[in-house]
Amino acid sequence: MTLRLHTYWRSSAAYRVRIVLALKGLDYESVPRHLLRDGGEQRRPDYLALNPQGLVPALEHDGHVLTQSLAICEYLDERFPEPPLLPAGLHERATVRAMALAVACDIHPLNNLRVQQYLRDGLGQDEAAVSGWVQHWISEGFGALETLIGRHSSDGRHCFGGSVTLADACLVPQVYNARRAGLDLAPWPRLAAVATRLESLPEFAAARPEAQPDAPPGAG
Ligand SMILES: N[C@@H](CCC(=O)N[C@@H](CS)C(=O)NCC(=O)O)C(=O)O
Repeated sequence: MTLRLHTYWRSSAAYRVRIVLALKGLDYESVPRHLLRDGGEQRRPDYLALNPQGLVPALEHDGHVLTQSLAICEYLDERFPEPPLLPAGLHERATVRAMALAVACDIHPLNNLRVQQYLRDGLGQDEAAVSGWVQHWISEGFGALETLIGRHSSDGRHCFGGSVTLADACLVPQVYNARRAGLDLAPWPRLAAVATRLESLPEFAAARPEAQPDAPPGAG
């Protein structure tokens, strides 16, 4: 049955899922949900009926609606096992999940659109303060990931071991966000090298924001 992804070109959580869909060689239908237009299409009743959290992504498959990007990625990995995105060993799997969660739980949520909107509109912070907040939390997380990549990458081209894992599918979208936030990646050379190498792979290139059907013409 068709895979239908509710997505937004610039959503880094949706970007993770797009990477995994591409790695698995799966065709899917994109349903764009513009996060800014008309107060945010993710807050419309038709979308809240699918995902009461009002966040993208959501994936429809086999009559089910799945939400939360990491739950979706693990679903896809179990349902379409090749190539595997988690290592065979118990401890190795836990480490890859920890690296993925370092992005998905401890960096991204602090900088999400609704958090930035609340800082600005709810707490009256100016652009400099919001930008400083975003850069601070990405820097904190990237510092730890730099050490973890040094410890666990066996080839300097992947976050863990010598093949693509769930951690890589989380790192690249977060690096995209970091660049958008104006961060220079120089303090984290291992992380930057891994991200640059991964971005050159066709599956990661197909998933990048600018390649999405809802990206505005000339986006880049
Ligand atoms: N933990 C969620 C986060 C989803 C999320 O925050 N998505 C963002 C886009 S990257 C969103 O929909 N933001 C809309 C908003 O903040 O109103 C996941 O991994 O799926």
